[in-house]
Amino acid sequence: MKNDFNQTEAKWQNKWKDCKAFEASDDFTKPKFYGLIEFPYPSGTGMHVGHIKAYSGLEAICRKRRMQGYNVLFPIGFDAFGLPTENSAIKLGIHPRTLTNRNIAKFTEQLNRVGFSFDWSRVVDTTDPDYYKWTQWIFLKMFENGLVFRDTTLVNYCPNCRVVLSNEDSQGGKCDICHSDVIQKSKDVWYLRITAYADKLLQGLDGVDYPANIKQMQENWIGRSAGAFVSFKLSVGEELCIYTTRPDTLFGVTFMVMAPEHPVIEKYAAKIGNMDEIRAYRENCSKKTEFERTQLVKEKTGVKIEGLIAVNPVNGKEIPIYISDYVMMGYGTGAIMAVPAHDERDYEFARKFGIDIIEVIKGGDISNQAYTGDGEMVNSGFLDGLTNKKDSIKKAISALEEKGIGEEGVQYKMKDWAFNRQRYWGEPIPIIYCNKCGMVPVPYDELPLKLPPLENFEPGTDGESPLARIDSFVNCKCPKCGGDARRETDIMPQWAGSSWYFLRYLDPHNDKCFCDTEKMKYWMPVDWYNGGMEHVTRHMIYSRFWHRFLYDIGCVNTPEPYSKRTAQGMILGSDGEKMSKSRGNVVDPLDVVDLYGADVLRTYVLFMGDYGQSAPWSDSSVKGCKRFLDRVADLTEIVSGKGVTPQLERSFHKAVKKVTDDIESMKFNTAIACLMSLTNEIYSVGHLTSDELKVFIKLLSVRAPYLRGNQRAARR
Ligand code: ANZ
Ligand code: ZN
Repeated sequence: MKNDFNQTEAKWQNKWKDCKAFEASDDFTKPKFYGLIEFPYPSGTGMHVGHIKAYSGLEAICRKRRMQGYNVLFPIGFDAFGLPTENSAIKLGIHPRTLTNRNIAKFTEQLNRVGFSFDWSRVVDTTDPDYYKWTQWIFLKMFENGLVFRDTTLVNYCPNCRVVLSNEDSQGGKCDICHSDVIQKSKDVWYLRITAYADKLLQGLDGVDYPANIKQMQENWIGRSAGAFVSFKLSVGEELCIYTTRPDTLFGVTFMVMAPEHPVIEKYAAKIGNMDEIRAYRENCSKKTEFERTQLVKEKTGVKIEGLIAVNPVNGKEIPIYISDYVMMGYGTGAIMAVPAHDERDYEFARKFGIDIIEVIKGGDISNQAYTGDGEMVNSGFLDGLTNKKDSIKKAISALEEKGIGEEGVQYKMKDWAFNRQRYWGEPIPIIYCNKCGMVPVPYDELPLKLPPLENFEPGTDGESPLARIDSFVNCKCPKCGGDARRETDIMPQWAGSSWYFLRYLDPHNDKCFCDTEKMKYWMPVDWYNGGMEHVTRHMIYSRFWHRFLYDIGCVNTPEPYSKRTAQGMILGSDGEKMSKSRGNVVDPLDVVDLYGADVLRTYVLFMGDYGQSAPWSDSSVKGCKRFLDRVADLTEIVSGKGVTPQLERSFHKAVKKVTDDIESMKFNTAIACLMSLTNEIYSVGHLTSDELKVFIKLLSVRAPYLRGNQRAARR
């Protein structure tokens, strides 16, 4: 601590702690407010100014709610499992447990110095066995309810981290953790059947208060698509089923495309004339990521399957079949009907391979490009003359259903959630393999299944979890038949622990259940959840899924966990770029606290612009905030008994209204600006009453809680 004001801060921190100022009470007669921030990942680098901004929004709101008489729950915890800690533990040669404890201690100290009004009596740590016992418990409940399954599939694999990644963790074909290129690898994968919840997750959005763009992002991520499955007869006798969103364009189909990995190909290999060429193409594709394959702009490639022909079910025309990498095995049926006149990718493909292009919707110029708009149907038999897509799709589907060659269908972009990792620092998956009984869950009363102590926790080169090397962990007895059995050695992904933490805060020390029902009835749902835009899809969807599952099995009382969601913008470096060590533009929050005091830091992060927008750091604005708080501190010198002036009284009323409203809409910057101009006005009047000063301090205190006394000390 460098300054007197840091001592003043410490004094108040101790006082708050001693009188339990921010502890929520389980007095269920009071109106409640549950404010939630995304709990931090305790990395070795400590807190970032971005954390401060992220927490300061709800910090202000929670402090306001307390003044309004609410019983406020504003908890904090640590999302501490995961690769970054494990990797740096390996680098430093210490155990991830030791490193995690160290990092949590560091974060705790930093958060306290900034003066956040968290309820420290309820801290959760996802790596604590008393916590992950319940993460495993929920997993087993899902297993019991058929939402967990195991499958061998092509997965995204990071050769550098030696770990399987979900699609979300490998966006753009790069590993989310180390940014290496992700490759496709065949692996045993544990899945959570989140797709079974796709519709519930979509419907749930109707009842919650999220900004429109956040709802949209979740909808896109779930990616519900309505269309039809249609069967095409093949020359070999078999039928090839495709998924299309445009059954109305069936008369415009001039070829079909299968994913290169489609099983029909190997099945009829003997009848196909160019298998060598096909296998070579497939081999090439396996080196590409899904991202590369689906890029719209890239040049189309493919191979015609010699000896396999399909028949268009609506007009009996024979059409060729190709393989191409733009068709993915993992979506729909892995095969498509191609309509080059009205689909851009099919158009490019047809142009390149010299395939017919037949117009079935009027309105464009198909000699130039595909026409994807609406228009009158032509060349389409029973659909001719219809002018609107909706009607033609409906009519096409009923015709297909009548003839028994197709049916209405729905597809989702969202995939089932790949849920295992071959690493050490995570929750062990509580499943046992028995030769006689198959997969057997670890009995509930044996939870938590603890991570065994381990000297060398580096992953194996074979892609096996380090747990597989510990015989005493692996070898066990089958809970069902008592015979010799083996434990699963993979762990859960980092997203597991954060999928239900908001429930544990309500009852963090309960060892009978994950949370007492009465407490949930009172506190849930979370009234306001603020966090980053980067968590709007993965974490938010995963946790809504877990919560909705717990609701369906009667373990929680609300279908949705969060009634309201907002997001803060990022803090950029003063050069306008993302803060990063390599750019050297990172600001350490505690440097600001040491130099100017926590109040200045807290005021500045809320003043730097629209809370939801990103904004660059500016040292001169930090100083501006410091000057403002100094002038506020000096107001004590012009407090007088001269009484209220009508002009100031009006301005005070206006300011109370504006600041009160602005906090609710997270317009913290305009609230502060309002207090700045009120300060100017007070000085021009020349005096104020002590009651007025109290009001002023209250309005400001949600951002600058230490202010009483410390600012003056700061300048001496
Ligand atoms: C014929 C058609 C005509 C299509 C037309 C589109 C436009 P969404 O909305 O994303 O669900 N498709 C189906 N399965 C595919 C796969 N595994 N890989 C790549 N593309 C696939 O898109 C569905 C459309 O994407 C489907 O509708 C299909 O092309 C293609 F004028 O069928 B369509
Ligand atoms: Zn058994």
